Amino acid sequence: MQKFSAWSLFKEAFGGHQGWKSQYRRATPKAEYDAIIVGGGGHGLGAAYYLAAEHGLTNIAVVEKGWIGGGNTGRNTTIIRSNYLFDESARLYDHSLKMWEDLSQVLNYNVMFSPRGVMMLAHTVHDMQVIKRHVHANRGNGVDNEWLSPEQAKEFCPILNVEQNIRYPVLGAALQRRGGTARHDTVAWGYARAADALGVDIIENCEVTGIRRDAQGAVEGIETTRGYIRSRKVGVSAAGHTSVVLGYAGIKLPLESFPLQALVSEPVKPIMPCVVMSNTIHAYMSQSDKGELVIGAGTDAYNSYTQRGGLHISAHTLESICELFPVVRRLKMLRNWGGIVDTTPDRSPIIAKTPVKGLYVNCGWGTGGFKATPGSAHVFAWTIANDEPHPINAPFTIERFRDGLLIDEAAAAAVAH
Ligand code: FAD
Ligand code: PYC
Repeated sequence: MQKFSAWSLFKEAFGGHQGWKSQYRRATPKAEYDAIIVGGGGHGLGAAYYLAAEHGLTNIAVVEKGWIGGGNTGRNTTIIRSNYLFDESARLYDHSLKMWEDLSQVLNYNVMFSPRGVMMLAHTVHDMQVIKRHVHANRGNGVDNEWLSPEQAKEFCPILNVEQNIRYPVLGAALQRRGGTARHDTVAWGYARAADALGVDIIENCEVTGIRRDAQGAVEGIETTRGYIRSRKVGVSAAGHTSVVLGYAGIKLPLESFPLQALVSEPVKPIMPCVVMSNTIHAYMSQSDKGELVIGAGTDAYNSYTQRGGLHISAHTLESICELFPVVRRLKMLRNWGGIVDTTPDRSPIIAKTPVKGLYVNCGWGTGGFKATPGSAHVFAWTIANDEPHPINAPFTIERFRDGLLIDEAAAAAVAH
């Protein structure tokens, strides 16, 4: 497990966020770009980086309505894994997991990827069947995953309560040892710095408010709060707000936006060596390198754009956490927050061309897109550069909802949302 004091390393290397900011190439947009990415999260900044680094497109910009990494990228609980059920998903998420493994070296920026293992608990006979099915499907796809007894689970995570007399006793677990965590915001900063060095303009406080199309219907530019910018290629990576942005081009997507929240405890010495997730009792926890216990709650049951969730949702999660990890009962909560995720009916993303020429979309990651950041950004850049999907994202179209070719990770998701 990597152990760093993130802030001290960051300050030493770059003089903090302000230090990085001073390297901005451009604070105001040019009149025209070869391509524009809407959304300065990990997916958007990553796509810009790969467009420049792998496809030679350097007259490009990322426009972000707030500050880079201020969306879900900087708000998520950073669980990274590739143990998805279906072949299409396994290819996509494992492509990403492999990219995480050397991302710090590629970007020359420590994203603090820590493959400490992700363990998923089974509490019922149904859970055991479903989770074992995942283990077999994953192994068939060359993705590591293994079944553990309760005793082996406890050996891997000593603070886990495996007493059999609790409400939902642990009956076993699946362990993906290559899974783990990273530091959320460094991913945005690392991609931003690397893209910036290749000439990409990163423009904050610039909200897209319209998409202009020519007489043939193709994209010709975007309206923003900082004026009109021409471009024949626009890639949208605006998690949580994709329907709004694509609505400007007259496209309706099967997406719903929900608040998803998380919280951290006060920092403590290392007590938790891995990530533990429980779908059934709906709780998951890991420990950050700063010592805080990182705990995620469920999505709110209603659509909203507020970046916070209902208190009763986190209260429910904390009851489950205290049952699974009695040792944390007396810890105090340090802070909580929320993000807005957009979700498709089959809980798989869309990474695709749209019916509008020159307009591309990367969305629908729901509660699970952080892990996909490098892989998604990589194939999205390919799609924009070549005006056709990379083989890995070819199945993740908009048309699958019309044609019934769903990649139905909904029931298969490892978390109960
Ligand atoms: P974002 O980082 O949200 O970036 C999109 C950007 O678009 C934002 O910065 C936004 O300001 C900008 N934008 C929106 N509208 C406009 C506009 N009109 N003009 C310009 N810019 C605009 N995933 C996992 O894999 N593992 C986890 O453990 C995990 N935990 C999560 C926990 C929480 C509490 C939340 C909220 C999410 C979690 N996720 C997790 C999901 C994950 O965070 C997201 O799927 C992922 O970060 C999406 O990245 P992104 O770059 O697409 O989006
Ligand atoms: O996709 O692993 C995940 C996840 C955990 C918490 C939110 N998403």
